[in-house]
Amino acid sequence: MFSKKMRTRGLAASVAVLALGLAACSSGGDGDDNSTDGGDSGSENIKVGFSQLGAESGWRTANTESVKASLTAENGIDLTFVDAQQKQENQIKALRDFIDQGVDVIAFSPVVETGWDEVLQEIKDAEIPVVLVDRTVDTTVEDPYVTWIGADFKQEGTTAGEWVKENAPDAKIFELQGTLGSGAQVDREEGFDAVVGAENIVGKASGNFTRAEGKAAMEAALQAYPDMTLVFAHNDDMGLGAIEAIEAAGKVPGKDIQIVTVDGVRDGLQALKDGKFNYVVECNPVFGDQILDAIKKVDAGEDVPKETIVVDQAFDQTITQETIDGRKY
Ligand code: GZL
Repeated sequence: MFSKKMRTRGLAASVAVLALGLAACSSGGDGDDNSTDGGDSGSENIKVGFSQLGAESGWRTANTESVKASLTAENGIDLTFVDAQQKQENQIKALRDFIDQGVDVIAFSPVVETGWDEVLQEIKDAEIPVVLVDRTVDTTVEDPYVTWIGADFKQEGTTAGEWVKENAPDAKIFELQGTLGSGAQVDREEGFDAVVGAENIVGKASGNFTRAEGKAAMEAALQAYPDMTLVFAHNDDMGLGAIEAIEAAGKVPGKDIQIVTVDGVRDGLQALKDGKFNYVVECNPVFGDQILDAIKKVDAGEDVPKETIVVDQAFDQTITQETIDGRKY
């Protein structure tokens, strides 16, 4: 599918070639002008509108840093970056602004999976290609994005569940969920629950992927489910909030109540080494270069894979300080 810019560039190139030909004829030149620069064919940066869902967690901060480090003018990108503060209405407004600004490519990480049909159709009607980043969408719009780059959330949940089944088979589990309706929450829950079995989950509540809301949800859960022995937190930040709540209740995190999380940010891995987390499934946020590569290919009308999975790993309490100190985030 050719982006509007591609076709415009193509048209400009045709006009340029035609003009050069006419100039050669009219100037009586021999038409052998070998200049390759074609006059003002200076490299024009790709205008990218990036709607980031928020700054809710250490993961998101690292992801934003990676995006901004890669999508630079030196790398051929004119970036307009908008933080939606975890509000879908802010993202939809930003996406419409990008259409009005006539950007060449739109990249965004949708805070939740649904509610995008209207604006995705408007983007499609404007013939602006979309690079979907991190979170996923569930939409009726046909072919809404050219490519998606992110993690396999369901596998992350499965990996966490397999550790629990192996290492805490009799656990009474409380599930501290991410933003309800987000691809990360939906898929991590699906993967985890399928492995551990619903009968072993005493309760669920959302901490919206933030440390403060994770702490608040955990405080309530400790009252509601006094027999819980393990928390599966959909991200490190909520797990760190859970540690605060567990300690305030006079219990020992990692022992009285084990904690399994996803992300692998530095604070989370430090909690793992300190024995307060028991298992951390990584979800790597550092993929700005892959986003840059996809944007350049999409803008040039080159083929790109429909999806690119960012590779993850997992850590237990044998993690070393050297490993933690050597990581990018
Ligand atoms: C996962 C990402 C999630 C992280 C959270 O790719 O969407 O959102 O796990 C973040 O830390 O809030």
